[in-house]
Amino acid sequence: MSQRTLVLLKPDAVRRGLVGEIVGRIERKAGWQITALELRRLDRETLETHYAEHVGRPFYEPLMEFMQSGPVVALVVEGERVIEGVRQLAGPTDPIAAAPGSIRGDFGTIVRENLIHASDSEESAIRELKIFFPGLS
Ligand code: RTP
Ligand code: MG
Repeated sequence: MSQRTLVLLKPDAVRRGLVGEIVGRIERKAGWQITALELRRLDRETLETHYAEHVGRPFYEPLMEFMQSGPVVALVVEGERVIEGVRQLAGPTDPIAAAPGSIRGDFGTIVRENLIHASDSEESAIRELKIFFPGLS
C-alpha cells in the first residue's frame, strides 16, 4: 500500500549536521521516494496548526520555542507503508527509550530534541501535508 508522509528534521538535527545521515536512512529504504525536500524556518502560526493536539500540555511552549530555534528540513516521502515505516526508523519519542539503530536511539538524549517528526497515521499525514506542502495534489 503506497502512502505519503510528512517528515520534519527538527532544528537540532540541522544544527548538528545530521541531515545527510537521516535523509540517507530514509533514502536507502527499498521503494521509498523523497518527492519534496526543503530547508525552511517555521513561524508560530504554522507550528500552532501542526501541534494543535498538544495545546495546554506542559511541554507545549518549550516545544514551540525549540521548533523556531533554527531551520528545519521538511520532506515528503512516498512509498510502501511509509507512515509506519518512518515512525519505526525514528523510534519512540524519548530517545533514551529508543533502541540503538533507530534515529532517535542513535543520536538523541533529550525528549524535546528528538531530531525528527513523522506523521503518525494516514489521517495525520493528510492533515500535516496540507500544512507544509499545500500545493500537492
Ligand atoms: P512528533 O510528533 O514530533 O513526530 O513526535 P512524537 O509523535 O513521537 O511525539 P508527540 O507526543 O507527538 O510530541 C511531539 C513532540 O513534543 C516534544 N515533547 N516533549 N515531555 C516532553 O518534554 C515532551 N514530550 C513531547 C517532542 O519533541 C515530541 O516529538
Ligand atoms: Mg506526534
